[in-house]
Amino acid sequence: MSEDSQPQAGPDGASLPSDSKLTTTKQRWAREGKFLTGRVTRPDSDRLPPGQHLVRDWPVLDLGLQPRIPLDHWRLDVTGEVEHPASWDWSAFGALKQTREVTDIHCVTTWSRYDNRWDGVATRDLLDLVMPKATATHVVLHSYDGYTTNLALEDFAAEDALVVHSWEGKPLTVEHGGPVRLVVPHLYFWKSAKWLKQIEFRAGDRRGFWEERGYHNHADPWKEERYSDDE
Ligand SMILES: Nc1nc2c(c(=O)[nH]1)N[C@H]1C(S)=C(S)[C@@H](COP(=O)(O)O)O[C@H]1N2
Ligand SMILES: [Mo]
Repeated sequence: MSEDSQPQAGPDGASLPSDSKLTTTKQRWAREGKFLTGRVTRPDSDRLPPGQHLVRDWPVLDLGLQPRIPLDHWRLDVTGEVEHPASWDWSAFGALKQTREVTDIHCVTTWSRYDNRWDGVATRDLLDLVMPKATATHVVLHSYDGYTTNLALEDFAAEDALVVHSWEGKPLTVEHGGPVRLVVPHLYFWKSAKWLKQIEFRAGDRRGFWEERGYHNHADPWKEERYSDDE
């Protein structure tokens, strides 16, 4: 029996005749990633958070000091509230399980950039290796330029969060945080530490560089968590 002749369950659970125009159209929409309204799955209005505009280039934002870390001096340390602290050199980091994600960037300065292809180590795989203790609730990312930023453990552990070394199939450039940066797509980009040096697991939260200077502690672009109301 072909796929097209299977009886289809309607929205109310009733069977629709397999040859109905509606069924055929629904199947085509499903293949094209549309809902019953005929909308494409991710129209711009759903994909671009409030107050953001789309850019095609990739702006550079940092504290103005771009550290150059030769690969033979580079290390990534995992410290604090974990069962298995780690200190990976370049070859050890490269030997970890690799993951590719294509995700959008949303910067608090109002630009967004779609479809960035990243390669690196999924934070979930990193968590499997270092095993946070029950006491761990937050992470602080420490960078080679002295920058810090903080994340709740569940935000760090987001499904599409990666510790990346490549963008669009090429090594991450120094200006964008190479050799290795964090990418946490569901939060404003200041949470994505460039030139990552250390991931510190903590029992309790501690604000990072921008969070201490009035940026929102959480940074959800869909809620426009740009600046802190209090503190
Ligand atoms: N180490 C470090 N990471 C950083 C920053 C920084 O100054 N130092 N700036 C943050 C901010 S405010 C933004 S918007 C993004 C910018 O990343 P990009 O230059 O690759 O666009 O990096 C974030 N990560
Ligand atoms: Mo930023």
